[in-house]
Amino acid sequence: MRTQVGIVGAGPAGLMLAHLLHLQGIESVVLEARSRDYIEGRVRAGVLEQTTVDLMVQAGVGERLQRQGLVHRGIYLSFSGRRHHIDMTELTGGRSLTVYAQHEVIKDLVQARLDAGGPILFDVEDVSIHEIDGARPKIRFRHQGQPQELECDFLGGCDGYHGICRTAVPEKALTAYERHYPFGWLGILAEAAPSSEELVYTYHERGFALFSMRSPMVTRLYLQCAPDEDLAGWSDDRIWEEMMTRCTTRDGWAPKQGPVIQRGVTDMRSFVIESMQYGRLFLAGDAAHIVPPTGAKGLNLAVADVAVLARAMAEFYRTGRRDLLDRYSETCLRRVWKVQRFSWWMTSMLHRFTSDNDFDQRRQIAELDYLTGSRAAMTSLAENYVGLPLD
Ligand code: RFL
Ligand code: PHB
Repeated sequence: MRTQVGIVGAGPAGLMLAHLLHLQGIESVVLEARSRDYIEGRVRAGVLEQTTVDLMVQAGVGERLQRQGLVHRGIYLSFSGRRHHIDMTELTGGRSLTVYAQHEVIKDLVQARLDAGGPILFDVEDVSIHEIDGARPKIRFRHQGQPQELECDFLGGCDGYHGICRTAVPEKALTAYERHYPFGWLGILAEAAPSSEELVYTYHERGFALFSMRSPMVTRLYLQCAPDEDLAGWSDDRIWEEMMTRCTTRDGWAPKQGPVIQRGVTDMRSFVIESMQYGRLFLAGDAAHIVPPTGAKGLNLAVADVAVLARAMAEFYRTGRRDLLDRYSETCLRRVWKVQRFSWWMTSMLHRFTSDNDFDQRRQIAELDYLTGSRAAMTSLAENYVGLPLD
């Protein structure tokens, strides 16, 4: 088999890359280790930046998103028993955020791929990449029991943090920058009507809590917990009790309770690989960087990477010029590091660190107090949250 671009991974990065290339008349093959059902049901992100929404709409995959996505003007920051609204639409001259589940984005992109008749192979096994610094890189894999080889002009390494593409690059060619956080998030989905129209990020002495949602009937909640927290110790009653303690404000606001329909623990880290390119392999999304979820950025950053990559590949195929491709990593990393900074800042401001003392706790409260009282500080938060420009 031969194609122009071989894409490993059908997450937001791989699927969006395939779609943007298709719009430019560039062929690709998408290889995914999991089944279609699995990737279309996997509960992950929920918040899309304006930048991502604009890109999806321009690319013709925003129809359901515009119909079903919940458009929010801003978020609340809650501390010392009070909620403070940050009106991002007003602060950024009309930009907003949209709550739309990642697996709905995946469904839309898989459908677009199938409608375009573009190859996408699910349940592939034993994927490996070869000759990535040569002129004709190859992907070897097994599909339905048969060994296969796909020869490509370029490879899109879109296989997430645990994928095989990044590890195929000689170790000395890459530098990793990393930070682990001494906590995780316990996340739940509950059958309960959201009790706030917008997200509530809460700083509490017992730890961070986040109120989010997925639909008019489903609430999404997160609690700061130990990185290796044992879910078995968390009955529904204990989750709700802890949630109420952290979230209830003096004016009586609290999440509405309901049956817990899904739960999981996520660990938190910041990670960046430099460079995001090696030979004809281009790493994108979680394969190249991880952010802690406090800034709601992972999916958005994945989509931004492939927007840059698709444009560079289109330029190459149209004109033979390689300069945009050669600048791919540099272009993406400028944005990646700004988003890393923002995600680290939100995480540091809103979580309790075991190493912190009373001084640090008061400093965190002072930071939140300053932020929610300063238009300049709120504007900075808002412009990062709704998404920095692509260039
Ligand atoms: P993905 O989504 O991990 O997709 C990679 C795909 O590659 C497949 N794969 C392979 N396929 C073939 N061969 C192999 N050897 C393979 N190895 C792996 C995998 O099965 C998978 O389908 O990476 P991508 O595309 O880079 O997308 C990144 C995002 O998924 C991720 O950053 C976000 O989910 C992060 N995130 C959030 N991002 C946001 O923008 N807004 C949010 O509100 C937000 N909330 C979150 C989040 C992530 C969370 N968790 C669970 C980590 C909340 C949580 C709790
Ligand atoms: C979510 O709804 O899953 C969500 C929202 C905001 C975040 C992270 C996750 O910062």
